[in-house]
Amino acid sequence: MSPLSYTERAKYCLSSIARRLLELCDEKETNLILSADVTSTEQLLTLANQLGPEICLLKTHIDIVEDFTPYLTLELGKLAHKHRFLIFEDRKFSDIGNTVKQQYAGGMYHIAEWADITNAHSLPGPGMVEGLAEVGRKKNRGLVLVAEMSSIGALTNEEYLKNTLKIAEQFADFVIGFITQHALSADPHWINMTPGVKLQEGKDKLGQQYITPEKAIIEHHADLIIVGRGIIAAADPVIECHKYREQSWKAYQKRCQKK
Ligand code: S5P
Repeated sequence: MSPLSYTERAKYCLSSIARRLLELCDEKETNLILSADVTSTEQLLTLANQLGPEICLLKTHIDIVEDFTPYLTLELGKLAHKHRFLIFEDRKFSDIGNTVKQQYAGGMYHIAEWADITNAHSLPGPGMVEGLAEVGRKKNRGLVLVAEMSSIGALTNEEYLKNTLKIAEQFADFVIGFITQHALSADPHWINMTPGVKLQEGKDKLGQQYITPEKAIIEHHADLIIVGRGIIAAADPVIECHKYREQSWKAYQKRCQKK
């Protein structure tokens, strides 16, 4: 959809974190997001340290970490600085504005303090985004709206996608893009992040569906791919991560040559 480079697209972004993310991709030559779905502080910090050089964004599910303390997010911040990646808490907020505001700013995790980016289902409508923006804007955070899910039988139909885009357009300084299986719009500033990616197409036993990095980027116009078990469940996550990075980056270069 958009044959521009990430750096060229960064110029169209109203959000400073979106600009930083796109520029970082070209600087580091990676469009890979690691989904670090592990349950201990040690595992998460080890992955972030080993794989940090290969990725643009580290995606966490902080509420599956069994021994969480603020030490974890402090250390993650240091590793993000050392290896130059951003942090994305995959919180998938989905409630009224007044509730999500508190979930984002406070509770046990204080997500807005350490996550550059978080995400939310568009289902509750613009009031929810306004609530999150009240917390996130002043910290230069970014929000990704979950538009189209990777799982079989997801209820996210065409109408839902159109309405998700409309909500995003009302908050273009705070919403940086979408979790989606296909690009939603030709506007170059939206960042399309695609999960459900593996080197071999297939499914898991609970409805997750996988496409390859090449298919996600070339055919579905994804900008960044999100990979979890394809890397973290591999015998050697470092080697595997490098493979995903290379394939995904090659696909992006191929797409840019189509100018
Ligand atoms: O539609 C979606 C949205 C997300 S954010 N499908 C997904 O799988 N995800 C997340 O991406 C999911 O929560 C998990 O953290 C990751 C995919 O993990 P994998 O192990 O299947 O690659």
